[in-house]
Amino acid sequence: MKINSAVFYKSIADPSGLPEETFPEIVFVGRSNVGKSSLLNSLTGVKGLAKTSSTPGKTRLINFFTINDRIHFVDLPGYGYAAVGHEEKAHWGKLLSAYIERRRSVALVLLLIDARHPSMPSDREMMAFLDYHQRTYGIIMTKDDKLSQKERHLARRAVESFSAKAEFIVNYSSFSGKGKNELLSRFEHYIGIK
Ligand SMILES: Nc1nc2c(ncn2[C@@H]2O[C@H](COP(=O)(O)OP(=O)(O)OP(=O)(O)O)[C@@H](O)[C@H]2O)c(=O)[nH]1
Ligand SMILES: [Mg+2]
Repeated sequence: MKINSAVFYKSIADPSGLPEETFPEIVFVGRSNVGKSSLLNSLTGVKGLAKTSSTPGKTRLINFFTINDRIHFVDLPGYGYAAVGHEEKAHWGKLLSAYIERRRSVALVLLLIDARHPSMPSDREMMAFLDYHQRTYGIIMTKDDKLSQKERHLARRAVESFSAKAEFIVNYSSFSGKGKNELLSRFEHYIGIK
């Protein structure tokens, strides 16, 4: 898939604000700070389209972006951020699970895993959750530029050992663009257009 246009569409804080399920959605999920917003910017080639930060918990709303006038990329708040208060955590947990459970227009979920920490319990829980709800998902190993060849190999093996239902695993670096063409070409299959 080639991205010709990428524009911000809307942010929502509550399921009642969800847009109509007209466009197929590619949804970015993962721990806080794993690189979801950076991946979105890297794929679209639009710097600053999604707000990124070295402070975890930057994305607190569900943000929709319209791609090529016919697809939505959806940037979800990250999970596993300890410093968020109990009430707020519960709110985001509910929003996230309501979205993944009920949204019919989700064509593909991208589960991002920090390649330096491939065996986090919260990521395994998210995989089990996606499996349970029979969501089609692929795994992105982020921050690939920070790994040695040996670490890359070990991380990949670790993720492969517990992600039997993932459709694919792509090593990605939002800094170098590694993995970008591979991932974009995979999208075509799930959204049914070139
Ligand atoms: N080295 C390296 N750093 C990255 C990469 N992608 C993201 N980062 C850094 O990781 C930090 C978090 O990136 P974000 O894209 O904001 O992460 P996020 O998953 O959207 O975080 P939340 O919105 O808090 O859930 C930033 O400091 C980024 O510069 C990458 O491919 N390589
Ligand atoms: Mg973010």
